[in-house]
Amino acid sequence: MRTSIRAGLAGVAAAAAALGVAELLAVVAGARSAPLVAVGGVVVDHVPAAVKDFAIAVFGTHDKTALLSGTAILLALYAYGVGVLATRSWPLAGAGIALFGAIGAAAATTRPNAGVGAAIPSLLGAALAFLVLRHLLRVGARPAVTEAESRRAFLKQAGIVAAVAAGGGVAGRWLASRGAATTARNELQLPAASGPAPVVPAAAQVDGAVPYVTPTRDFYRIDTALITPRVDPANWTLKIHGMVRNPITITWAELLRRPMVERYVTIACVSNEVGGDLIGNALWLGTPIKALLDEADPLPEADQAVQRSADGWTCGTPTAVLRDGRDALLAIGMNGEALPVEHGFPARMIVPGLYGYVSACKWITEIELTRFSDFDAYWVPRGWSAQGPIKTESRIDSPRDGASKKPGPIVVAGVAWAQHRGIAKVEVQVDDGPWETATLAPVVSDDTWRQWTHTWTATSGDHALRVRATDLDGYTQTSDLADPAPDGATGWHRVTVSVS
Ligand SMILES: Nc1nc2c(c(=O)[nH]1)N[C@H]1C(S)=C(S)[C@@H](COP(=O)(O)O)O[C@H]1N2
Ligand SMILES: [Mo]
Repeated sequence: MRTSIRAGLAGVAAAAAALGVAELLAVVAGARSAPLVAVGGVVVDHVPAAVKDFAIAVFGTHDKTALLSGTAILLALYAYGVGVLATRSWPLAGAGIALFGAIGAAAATTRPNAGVGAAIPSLLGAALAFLVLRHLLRVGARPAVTEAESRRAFLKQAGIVAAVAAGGGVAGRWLASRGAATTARNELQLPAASGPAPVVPAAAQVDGAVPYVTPTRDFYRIDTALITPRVDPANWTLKIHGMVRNPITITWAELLRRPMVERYVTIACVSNEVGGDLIGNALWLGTPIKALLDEADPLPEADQAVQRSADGWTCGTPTAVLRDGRDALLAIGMNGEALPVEHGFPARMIVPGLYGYVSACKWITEIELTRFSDFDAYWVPRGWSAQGPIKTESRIDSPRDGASKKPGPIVVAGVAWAQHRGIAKVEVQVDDGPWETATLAPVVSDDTWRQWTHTWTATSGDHALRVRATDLDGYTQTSDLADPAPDGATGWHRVTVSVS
C-alpha cells in the first residue's frame, strides 16, 4: 500500500475516532455539542433560503440526513488530506487537526443556550485524533518488518480504531435516546380532556383520499433541529413574559392540572408545494392558550407573541389570533398519546389557520409578548413573510399522477383545506372542460381539511385533471402559480392520466 494512501486512511480513522468519542462526551456535555451536529446546525441556520428550499425539494424530510452525510463526507476528505500532510509536516497536520477542533468548538459554543462546556467534545475529540493519527502512522514503520506484515498491522489497528469509533458513536446516540425525557414520556399518563373529543363521522373518509386523521407515524415532520431536543418535563417550564402586566411561569405539573380539550386540527407547512404532502390532520390534546395569555395580560401594543423552543428556534404569532376564540392550544398530546419527541414533547403550540413556521412551536419553553416591528422570528430574516395564514388549497390523491386507467367511471378523490375558514366547494376540471362540482365529505370542524370525491367517466386518451377549492369566505383558488416562499404556494393541483 502506498504510504500516502495509508496516511490518508489513518487520517480518516483518526477523524472517526474523534467523532465517536465526541458523540459519547456529548451525552454529558449536551447532545447539540457533538461537532457534526453543531457544525450542521450552524449550516442549517445560515444557508441561503434558495439552497434550503432546494434541499427540502430534493430530499424532503430526509434533508437532515442528507446534510449530516454531506458534512461527514467533506470531513472524511479533509481528514484524508490531513493524514497525507502528516507524512510531510507534523506541525501542519497538527494545525489541520486543531482547526477541525476549533471549528467544532466554535460552532458548539455559539448554538442557542450553549455554555462553554459545549466545546469539550470537539476539543477532546481533536486531541484524540492527533494521538490516533500519530499512533497509526507509526504502526508497522519499524525497520525489519516486511511490507506485507506492516500493511496487515496497519489495517488491523486502523480497523480497531474505526470499530471503536463507530461503537462510541452508536453508544452515545443510544444513551442520549434513553435519557430522562424518553423515560418521562413513556411513563406519562395524559390528563383527560374536560369534554369528549369531536366524533369523526365515518363519511369524513372517502375512498381514494389519504386518511382523514393522519397516523402519527406518517405525520410530516419539519424543523431546523438536526437532533431533536430532549426535554425532561421535570425541568420544563413555560415562561410568558415581555409586554405583559403579569409575567407567569408554569411548570409541567401546573400545566397538567389546567383544563384540557381535544381538537382535530390540520397543520400545514408553508414549504408545501401544490400537490405536496407537508400537511397532516391530528387529534391534539392541549390547554387553550387564550386563558394563559389572559392571565399574563398582554399590553394592547403587544401585537406579536414570540414562541421560543428549547433549541432557540422562534416563531411569531399575532397575539390577536391567539385570543380570538379559535382553538389555539398549548398541546401535550397527539392522536391519544403524549407528543412524540419529534413533534415537540413535552409541549408545542397548535394554531388553526396559520402555517407551522409562524405558529406551531415545538419543544416550546417561552412566549414573549412583543411587537412585529420590534422582533423578527427565525424565518423572517431568511426571506419568509412575518404573517403566514394558510392559503386555500386542494389536492388530488387519486388517481395518481401518471396513472393508467381503463375507460369508464373513475373515482377522483382528494382533500381541500382552508383552515379556520372552512371549505365550501371543490370543483374538478377534465382537460379544458367545464368545472364540475365534487361531493364534499362531512368534517368535524372548519379547522381540518375536507375530503371530496367526484366520478369521472373516462374516455380513451391522455387526460389532465385539475382541482380547485372555494372557501367559506367565498374565495376560489385561482390559476396563479406562486412558489412556497415567501408565504405559501398557490395554483391548481393537476394530475395526468392515460386511459386505454
Ligand atoms: N422548535 C421548532 N418548532 C417548529 C419548527 C422548528 O424548526 N423548530 N418548525 C415549524 C414548522 S416550519 C412546521 S411546518 C411545524 C411542523 O410540525 P410537525 O413537525 O409536528 O409536523 O413545526 C413548526 N415548529
Ligand atoms: Mo413549515
